[in-house]
Amino acid sequence: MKSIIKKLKHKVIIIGSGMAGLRAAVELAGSTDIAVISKVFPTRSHSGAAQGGITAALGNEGEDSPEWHMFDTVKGSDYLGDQDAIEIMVHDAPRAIIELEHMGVPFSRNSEGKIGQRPFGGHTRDYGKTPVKRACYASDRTGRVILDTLFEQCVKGGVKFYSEFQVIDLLFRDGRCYGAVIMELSTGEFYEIYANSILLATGGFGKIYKTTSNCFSNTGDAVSIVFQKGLPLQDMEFVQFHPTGIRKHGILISEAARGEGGILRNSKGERFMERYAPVIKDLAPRDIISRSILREIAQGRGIDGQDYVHLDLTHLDKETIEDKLWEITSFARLYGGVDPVKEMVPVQPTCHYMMGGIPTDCDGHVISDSKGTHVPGLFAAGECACVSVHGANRLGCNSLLDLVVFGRRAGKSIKTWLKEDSEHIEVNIESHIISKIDTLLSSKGKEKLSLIRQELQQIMTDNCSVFREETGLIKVKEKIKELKERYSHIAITGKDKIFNMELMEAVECEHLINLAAITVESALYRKESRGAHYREDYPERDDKNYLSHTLAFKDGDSIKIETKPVKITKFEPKARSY
Ligand code: FUM
Repeated sequence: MKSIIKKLKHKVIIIGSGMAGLRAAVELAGSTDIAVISKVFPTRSHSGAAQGGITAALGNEGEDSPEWHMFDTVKGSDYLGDQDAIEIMVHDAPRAIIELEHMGVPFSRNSEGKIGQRPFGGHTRDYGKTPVKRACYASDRTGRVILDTLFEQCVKGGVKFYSEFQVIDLLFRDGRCYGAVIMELSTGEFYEIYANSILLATGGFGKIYKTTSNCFSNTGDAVSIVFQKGLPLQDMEFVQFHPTGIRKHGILISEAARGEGGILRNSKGERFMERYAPVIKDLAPRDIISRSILREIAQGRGIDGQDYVHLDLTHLDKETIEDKLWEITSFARLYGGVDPVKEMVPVQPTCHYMMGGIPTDCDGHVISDSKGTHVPGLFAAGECACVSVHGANRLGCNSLLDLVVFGRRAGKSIKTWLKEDSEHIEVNIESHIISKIDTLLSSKGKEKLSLIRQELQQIMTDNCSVFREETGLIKVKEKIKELKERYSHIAITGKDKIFNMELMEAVECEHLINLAAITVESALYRKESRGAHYREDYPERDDKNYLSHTLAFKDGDSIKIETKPVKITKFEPKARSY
């Protein structure tokens, strides 16, 4: 049966309703006709799961400065972050926090009534000497309260929402993006939605791994579509593993737990981070702590000889645990089966964040090459984008900051673009995706989608996670070839169009396979170790050959890697120690 296609038109469409998308929407609300498209109800977007805080050098809890924040972020990025973008972000941070407060975000307070701040990994004063309290927080539900507040602002500003609509294609003509094809999940109907500008804000794709803190919807839809359209993806080899996921589940136990004094211990009860980061210990950046945990385990000091270590909060007072770490305490009780007030929490690294994504400039314009050429009409912000402020390794709580700073900037540059763009948007662009989905729905293949996804997640976890090396990466590449072939023979057993989650998962699974392939190819290219990308066969950082961003392009059925220079303005690369 041929699917019905309806047409819609707006001045601006934002695809994705997490914090970056909603912050951009707030910027545009009231000034233009704007619609947000989301495959979930907006307040269920994954930014709402962010726990520990959002960084800004407010200095509410001891001296701090944007300059120190910049230094820490550059060093944390293993010198791969673009320093012009980082400088913009850290200097805008205090303003961004006060703005959120004025919108109504209920931040926790210190004894003076100011916004409360806590230490987080890699954030220091005096260029690396002492941990600093830089993360502004609302208990351990910071993402929840910011997302809800931004949503309220959008509703107040009359933003139109298309909830539970999945993006399945982007519509390009002559290099300009004119809109998207979306599928309404409750009916299975397709819409072509045209606009003068399109902002992509669909988040990360942690679901390429078996164990992740990401929610089910983090399948990188826009990132994958953009690549299929011939645009590059930047720094895809850099995947962050958060050190403290609850064992087996990967559910996050916020770094705030260590910010409030929690300690990582091995089977001997040793505070092992003293060996790996003697100055800031358990508050070292995530790449270093995740590797340290896995080294302890490899050397036989995992708990009971198994693949996890302990996070010890038992020495903290009950009030701190239950008040400042309320949510993670309930997670530890529910999913870890332990009471953190009395028992240590079993933890292991979990895939948490993608440093790479769709390359943009500092104003959210998607760029198509190493020279920075804009793709007309197309913008991106948030985790799906790569500005790049996080380089090879993001510091905790810099991601919410990235979302609100660059979400706002993207909103502002869309306003400017709308003034300059005289084109009357009335286009009919054909997309092959709808007939592809119809074919998928009627397919009678024998392959099981769930198995393909599981095998992908397993092989990525085994060979392309915290540690990588060539043989393992090539093994993944071969497996992905096999999975692609098997994917072309999948069966969709439920043929109904109404909330056909099997169909939706099939679309997502193809994205996951593609994104895993790009991650692996980029990881194979980078024959050095930098930040979260640790090659056991090339354990040193190699600035001479690899102090550059990677850009992965589609090249027929293959992937081609090019490079782009890193912007270094203030801090020259140095050996990184903590
Ligand atoms: O540990 C956390 O609360 C995570 C924060 C982040 O990823 O920024």
